[in-house]
Amino acid sequence: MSNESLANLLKEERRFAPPAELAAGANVTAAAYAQASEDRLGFWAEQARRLSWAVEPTETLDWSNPPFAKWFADGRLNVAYNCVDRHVEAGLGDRVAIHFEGEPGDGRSITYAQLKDEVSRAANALLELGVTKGDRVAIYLPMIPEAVVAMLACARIGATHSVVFGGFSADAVASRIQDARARLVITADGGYRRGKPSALKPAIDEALTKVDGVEHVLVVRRTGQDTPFTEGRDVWWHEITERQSAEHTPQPHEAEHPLFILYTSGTTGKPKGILHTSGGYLTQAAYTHHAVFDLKPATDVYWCTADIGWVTGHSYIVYGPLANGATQVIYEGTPDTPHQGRFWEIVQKYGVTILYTAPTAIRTFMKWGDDIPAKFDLSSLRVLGSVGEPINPEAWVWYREHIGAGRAPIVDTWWQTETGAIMISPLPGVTETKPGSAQRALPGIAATVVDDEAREVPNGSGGYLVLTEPWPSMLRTIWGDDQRYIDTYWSRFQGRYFAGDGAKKDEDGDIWLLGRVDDVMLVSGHNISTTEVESALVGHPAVAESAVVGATDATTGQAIVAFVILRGTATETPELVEELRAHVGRTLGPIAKPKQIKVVGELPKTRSGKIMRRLLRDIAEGREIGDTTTLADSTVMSLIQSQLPPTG
Ligand code: 6R9
Repeated sequence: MSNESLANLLKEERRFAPPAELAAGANVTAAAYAQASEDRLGFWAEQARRLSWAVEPTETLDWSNPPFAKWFADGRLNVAYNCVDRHVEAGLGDRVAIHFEGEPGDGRSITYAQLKDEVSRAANALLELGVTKGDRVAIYLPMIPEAVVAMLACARIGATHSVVFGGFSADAVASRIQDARARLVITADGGYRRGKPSALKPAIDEALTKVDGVEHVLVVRRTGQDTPFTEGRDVWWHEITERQSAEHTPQPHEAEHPLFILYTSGTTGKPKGILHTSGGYLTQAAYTHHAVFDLKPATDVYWCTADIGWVTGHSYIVYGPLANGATQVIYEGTPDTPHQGRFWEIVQKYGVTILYTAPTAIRTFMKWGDDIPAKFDLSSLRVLGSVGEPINPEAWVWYREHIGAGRAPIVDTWWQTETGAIMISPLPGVTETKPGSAQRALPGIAATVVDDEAREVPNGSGGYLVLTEPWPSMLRTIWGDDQRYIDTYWSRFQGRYFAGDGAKKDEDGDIWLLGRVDDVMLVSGHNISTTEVESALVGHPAVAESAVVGATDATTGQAIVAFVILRGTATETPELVEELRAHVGRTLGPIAKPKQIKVVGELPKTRSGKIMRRLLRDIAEGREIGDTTTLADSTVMSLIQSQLPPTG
């Protein structure tokens, strides 16, 4: 990438110091950076002691066969014991682990003692169904407590879970079950979405006509809707768990025992089964949750709005928070059901202190209007997190002001399914934050930005984000495909992990993420990041959201095409479109001016809120739309097409 074009762009000068009170009592101080850089492995060995080990590890990292890492390899532990039993043994059995809020307004609070019983019964049920250590179990559930229980029950008996998004089609589920060779599937009759029960089980029935090897389907009753049952194969969750003992003695598993496989959609080709193991993964999930959110387990109420089918749900709903003994909220439904203030109503109801959500949600709340959160008491909030995409400065500042009362620090956390846990983020009691920047690798993590020749770029320049040292929660391989693991992540830059994201370092050396390198545009020989053009557009008062793509162009190689959603107050006119182009030109320079701006009502997104630019490129280049199986809403593409003039 040419540095000059990536480095120049947005100038963001606002700075926010941590609140004095938070800084004074913070879990982690600036000293952690120095401590970890003096002795990185010693630092992680110390963090591993947050966990309860049946056999304490004596070895921290085995990197004798890179890029295949082993962390804490001679240690043994049970992940579910660490997330549940040990808190009960410590006398915290009455602490609420989960406040469950169903979309229709039903709910229940589950203490750690109750969670221990539920996980034990489910573990015994899995054993009765013939699942044993090393088997794979596919989980296809809505956001209900049984999803957490199912994951922990697998972890407890050493079965490897593979959670598949409840929104994925039968084909997408089938290919994942097939690749993991799952022996059992756990699903539900349905879940509530947008005010209606929506069926899940039929997708499993259809998927199982296409794959072999699944012996049983365990079905949670959530909605009570009519559900086809296959005699001998299908088993109701409540029937089998009710008759199990609430006692189950967890066995210790090897630190490198496979905990889960999670498929990343990948823009092309077969989905990649990202493999995570036990001891290192749990160490980093627990440490980062403690450090980045400043969690005080006795007093905080934590809420991560992610779906369990995304890695964020794995690490920051299930494993990190529960390992730390947190009290958390789990919400089943969508933010606008039954009204657009639902999230803020939940914050008020439970007194949520730490909120972790995605930029796409924040931009949606901005679009809905400042008056909606203003109706609720959000004064309990003290730390706000963001994950999933670069957060543009306007959304960052809105989040801080309208949700965080201009006081709560924002932690913009960069990481991936592959990294397993947060890698780059401010620390809420330490970092002077900058809107739009994830800023600095966490203590114990080594990240930098390199150019095409793998040379570290100087401050003020852009290039590719790489991780330069192994980390405890790193993926261990791609399930069943070691070569693809090497090729995808470790071949582009010798000895370094290639994340696939563009990034720049500012004058202070802080890191700004610029989106996937596949999405970077090349216009008249200049690399231009989609993120920065999108940020510039959202910086205009008429624009709520935008997605930018590079479309093949005879004269400039690629031309910038922007899709924008206007705010409720703005209407589409040729003058406005011209004004937006001029605005981008003024903010970023004439080279970044979009050639075309298309006003649309929706953007295609995955369930985790990432814009699928590849589909917009198909539109911009007049092609047939490609694979849409991982879209959150499969009707969006036809809606967008119907809103555009036929010539594009
Ligand atoms: C956790 C998660 C990973 C990709 C990653 C990057 C983007 C995530 C980000 C961010 C900028 C952040 N991403 N967090 N970009 N700033 N704070 O999202 O995992 O679904 O595997 O996606 O998401 O592009 O490479 P995953």
